[in-house]
Amino acid sequence: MNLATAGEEPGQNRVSTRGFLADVLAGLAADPKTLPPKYFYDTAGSELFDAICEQEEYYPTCTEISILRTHANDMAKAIGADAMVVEYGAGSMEKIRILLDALVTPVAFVPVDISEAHLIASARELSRFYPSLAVQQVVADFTKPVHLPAPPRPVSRCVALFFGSTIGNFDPDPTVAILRSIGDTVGPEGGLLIGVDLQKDEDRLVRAYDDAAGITADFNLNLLTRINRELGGDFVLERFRHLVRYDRDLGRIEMHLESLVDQSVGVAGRAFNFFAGETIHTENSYKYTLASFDDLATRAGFRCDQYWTDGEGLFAELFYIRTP
Ligand code: AVJ
Repeated sequence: MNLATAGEEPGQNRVSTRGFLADVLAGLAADPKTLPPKYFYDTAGSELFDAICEQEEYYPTCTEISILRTHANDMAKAIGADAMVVEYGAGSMEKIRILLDALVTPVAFVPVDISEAHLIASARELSRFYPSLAVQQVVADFTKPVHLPAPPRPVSRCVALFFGSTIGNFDPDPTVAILRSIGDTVGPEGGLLIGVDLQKDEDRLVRAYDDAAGITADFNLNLLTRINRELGGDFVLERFRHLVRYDRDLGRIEMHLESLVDQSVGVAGRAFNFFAGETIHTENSYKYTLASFDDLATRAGFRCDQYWTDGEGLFAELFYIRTP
C-alpha cells in the first residue's frame, strides 16, 4: 500500500491563495461577472456536494451508480486485467468500489483531485477495503497534463475514469483539450470510462440544480463564504440568491449568484459594484446527446468502444479507446 501523495508538497492545499485571489479579482472585474467552479470544493463545499448527491432531485449520482452496478462486469471486461486506473476528480467511494470489485487484478488506483484533504481521506478509506491495491493519489488540476506515479508492477493498460459528469463543467473546446490531455496521459491503447449527463426535459434539469431543501443553493453561496474567509471579502450572503437557468441552445445548465440589491462588495481591498439583478456566473453543466459527446471525444482522438445507459436515458457511461 502506498499512501504518498504525488504532485505537491505534503500539507499544502493545491489551490494556492494567490491563484484563488487572482481568479476571483479577474472574475469579479469581468463583464459579465464570473467565478470558476473549481473553487466550490473547500472542505464545506465538498461536504455540501456530497449532500447534493443525496437529494432526490439530483438524479446523476444515483443513476450513474445504478449503471455501474448493472454493467460493472462488462466494463471490467472492456478494461481488461492488470490495469492502472486513474480517477479524474476523485470523488465517490461508492462508484469506484463498484468498479474495483469487478476489475481483474488491478495494479494501481490513482485518484487525481484538486482538494487534498478530500483526496487523502478518500484514499485512506479505500485502502482499508483493498489492502493489496496500490493507492497512489495525485494532487493536481486535471485540466493540465497529469504526471502518473510509477506502478508497483507492470501494467497492461492505463484507463482513466471520469465519473459524475464532471466534464460537463467545461465548454466544448476546453473539453476537447482535456480529453486530449487524458489521452496523452493514458497513452496509445489507453482507455477512458466517462460518465456524461444527457439532455432531457428542462424542468427535470432545473430541479436537479435547485433542490427543494436548498442544498445546491448553499453549495453555490458557500463560494462567497470561502472568498470572505480566505481572501478577506465582505460579501453579505443575504444579499445574494442562488439562480439556475437552462440554456437550450448551448445545452447547458447555468448556476449564478444574483445580487438582490445595488451594492458594493470589497475583496482584498478592492471594491466591486453590483446592480440589483446582476449575477456572478459560477458554473456551467453541459448536457449532451450520445452523438454530441461522441463528436467531442472523436475530435480529441478517442473512439467509442462501448457505452451503457439507464432505462430512462438520463445518463450515459461511455468507454473510449485512444486511437494511435
Ligand atoms: C460535479 C460538476 C458534475 O454539474 O452536476 C452539482 C456539480 N453543481 N450541483 C454538476 C454540481 C451543482 C456537478 N458536477
